[in-house]
Amino acid sequence: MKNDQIAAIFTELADLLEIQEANPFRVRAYRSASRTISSTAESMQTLLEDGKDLTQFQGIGKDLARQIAEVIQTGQHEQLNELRNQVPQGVVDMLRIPGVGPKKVAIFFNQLKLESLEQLKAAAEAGELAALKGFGKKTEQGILENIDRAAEAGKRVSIAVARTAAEAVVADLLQLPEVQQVSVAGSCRRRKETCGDLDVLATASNPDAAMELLAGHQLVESVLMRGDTKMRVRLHSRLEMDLRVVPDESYGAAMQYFTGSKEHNVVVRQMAKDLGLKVNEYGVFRGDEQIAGATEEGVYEAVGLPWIPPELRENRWEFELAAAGELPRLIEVGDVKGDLHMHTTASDGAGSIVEMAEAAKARGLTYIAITDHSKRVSMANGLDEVRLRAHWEEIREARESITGIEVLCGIECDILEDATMDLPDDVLAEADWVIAVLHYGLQQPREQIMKRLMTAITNPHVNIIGHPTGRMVGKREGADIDMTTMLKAAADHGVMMEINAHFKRLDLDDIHAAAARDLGIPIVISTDSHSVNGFDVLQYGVDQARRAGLTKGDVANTKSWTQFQKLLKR
Ligand code: DGT
Ligand code: CA
Ligand code: CA
Repeated sequence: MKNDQIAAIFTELADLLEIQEANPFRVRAYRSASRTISSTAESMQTLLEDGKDLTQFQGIGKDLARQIAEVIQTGQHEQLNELRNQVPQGVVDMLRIPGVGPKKVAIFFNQLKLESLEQLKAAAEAGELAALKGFGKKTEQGILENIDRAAEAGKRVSIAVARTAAEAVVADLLQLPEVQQVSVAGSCRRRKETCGDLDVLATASNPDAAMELLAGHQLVESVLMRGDTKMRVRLHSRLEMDLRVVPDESYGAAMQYFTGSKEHNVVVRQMAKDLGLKVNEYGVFRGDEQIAGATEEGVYEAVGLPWIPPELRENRWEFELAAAGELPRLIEVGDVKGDLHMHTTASDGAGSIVEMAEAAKARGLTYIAITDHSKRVSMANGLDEVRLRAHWEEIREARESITGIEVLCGIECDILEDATMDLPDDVLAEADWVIAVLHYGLQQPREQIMKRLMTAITNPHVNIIGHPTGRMVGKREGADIDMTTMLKAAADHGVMMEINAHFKRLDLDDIHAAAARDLGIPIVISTDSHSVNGFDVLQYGVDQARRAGLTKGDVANTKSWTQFQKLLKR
């Protein structure tokens, strides 16, 4: 279990306790534990397995150490499960409203007895919120503006949550002797940024054994429906999962059907029809005769198509590429050789320069850039020119003791609201690698946002635009960017584009990454690591690149260090 997953459990605990107006000291203790866990470089699980004492960490006493152990060993937290039963889901959903935290939710729930987003909306429309102590018309208006987005976001979870749960269940099902094949299908297999629910398919000599395992699985909160070969469960994370046990001869057809997307499948079915065939989740049929269905390859072959990677199945460009025999060989995690966006203790990271470099090396990377924040990001302890120069000096010194990996002196430099760079040109000129980013003022009108981006793109020292839109998946819209204009300018000025691999960002998204590729812009997939475990997110960035149809050749940080260096000259 990753530190971030453990931390998320304690944050949720704190949220639910705060909604219940529990002792503020307890709430604060859980929040502080969560922060400590997520900002600790070493894995809590590894520490525990090595018999280390977790009370060595600030804010973690005996009782919390015991609870962390419980979470790591069982994958859940008993009290949290109880709290989840006490606080209605509709109340928890209120937390998704931008600008609404547990304190406000506690008032809505305890004072106004509101239990759903609909009830909250009605109360806001009736002016009941503005009448509350400590609230005003402005707060009420803000809630009304954001509430619909929250309702929508509430239904989907991040690919990281979905994929982690799916892979755990698939692995456990595969352990059963009665189970032969298992895979996740649906949006999770297509690696969409968010998933509405999980779809798992299996073949089994005894379907009951598979369903019994799922019913008793530690991730499962309750069984919503159970039939002979199909069941639906709700996970503690509130994500729901369908398990379907299908016959061997239908496994490929079911995989094809339930992987989707719906839009992709419509085209496949039409192609079959044109050939006098019928495709459904049981197989491919000519009249009553089944001609394919045991494997997905067979299904595609029957309709005259090569096997199409799931990430491309959105009816965007995959059929055209397949018809032309040009389906790309998609980039893989193992192709990535360098990571060019990460933080250290110099700003808001948890690892030192050497720790980050060693961790990157252990993962097979051969070059990295250390890119701490610039001064505008004061809450992340951003660096001014004096501290930055000293930090770079430390990086140069660290290089002496680090072998087998190149370490670049980089900076994640803010593009300020007034369309100037947060650091002067003479400082940026000294960097090996400059990422320019928008962090603040994302709500500015498009004209000003574009002016800011152009400042960065036309600055001769800027190598790349990091997380270009600044969006947070499901939570915050990105800046209003004229993407085509920005990408053309970047292409003209030799500026690269980032796919930020953090599952909360995944920005550029698939569509814009494909657009950047079409303009010949080198794309860099970066982890934006804030600790040595941060590199784990690389797979999500690679998935996003795959959805964009990118090959190894389209992604600059798959190049060897020797080749990559040539891109640094502008
Ligand atoms: P999600 O769960 O909203 O993230 O998205 P999906 O793609 O996983 O959608 P889901 O779970 O509703 O269904 C899984 C796949 O099953 C979907 O991608 C295509 C297929 N499917 C489901 N319902 C239908 C349907 O009514 N018609 C067709 N053609 N395919 C369907
Ligand atoms: Ca699904
Ligand atoms: Ca489903």
